[in-house]
Amino acid sequence: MTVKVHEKLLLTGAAGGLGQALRERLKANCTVLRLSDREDFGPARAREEVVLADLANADAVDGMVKDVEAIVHLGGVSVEGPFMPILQANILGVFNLYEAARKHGVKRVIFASSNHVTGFYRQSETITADHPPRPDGMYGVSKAFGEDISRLYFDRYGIETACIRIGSSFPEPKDRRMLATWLSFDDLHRLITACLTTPVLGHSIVFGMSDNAVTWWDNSRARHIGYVPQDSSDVFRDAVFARTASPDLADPVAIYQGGGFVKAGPFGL
Ligand code: NAI
Ligand code: 15L
Repeated sequence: MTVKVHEKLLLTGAAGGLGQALRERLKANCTVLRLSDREDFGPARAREEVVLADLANADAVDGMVKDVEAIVHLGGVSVEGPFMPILQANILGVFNLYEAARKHGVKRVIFASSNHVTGFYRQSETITADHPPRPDGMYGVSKAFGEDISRLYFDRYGIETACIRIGSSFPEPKDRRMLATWLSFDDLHRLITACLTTPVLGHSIVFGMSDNAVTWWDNSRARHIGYVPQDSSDVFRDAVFARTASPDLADPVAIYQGGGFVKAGPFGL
């Protein structure tokens, strides 16, 4: 597969867990990788540019987006919590990002959405991208907003977006729930590469998961992306069962796909 189809790519959220995991991997996808976060993460390395910007600052976002062809947007609040930071980073921030993308002619965006857009489906259900959102908190609501605004900018301005509803992307699954939701870093990179290089992306929603035997998500609506996962949580299954207790099947954490997020709160500013 040809993976390098862009001269300059922007990676937001570069100081975060997934940003650090993707920093070297994404250099296969471009000539120059521009990295951004609001936190300082040190100097640029070879074939990199560093632009510090708060997503809530429209002028800073405009400068961050200028001259890039495509964006991998990971930046933002990544867990449930007070609403104001979520509003600033995940709602105002995504508006600023798409406005800047429109002004500067960016053609394609890969948006880090989340499984928490659909966290109130049951762990006994299999859902597709056609199922309506059922967010499990304000964080999930903010990701649903990102999916909707990206659809608007596709319908109105033709900016293609892949909304990747990432499951749980960590070095290993941490608990039994993550046997279903786990996405390895290499598979995340494979999925982003597929989204960046598929000839026609349109506006697509895809669940970000590895080839796990237990799954709640059906990616049949996203075959045009051409993502073929190569890792699986199954190799961790015995170890995860050995170190974790059986779930309480009356607990919402074990009932719903969002796990602990469905009980996080109370909500507040
Ligand atoms: P993280 O919390 O480690 O990284 C997020 C980064 O965004 C941080 O470096 C933070 O400084 C930056 N950020 C936050 N607010 C900002 C603002 N106002 N302006 C500029 N930068 C800001 O999260 P992680 O795990 O790396 O996730 C990356 C993305 O993927 C997030 O959008 C998250 O919601 C999404 N995601 C991650 C999952 C995972 O399993 N790691 C699962 C589902 C979604
Ligand atoms: C997410 O959306 C979070 O960003 C990540 O930290 C995990 O908690 C993940 O979902 C998950 O559901 O495991």
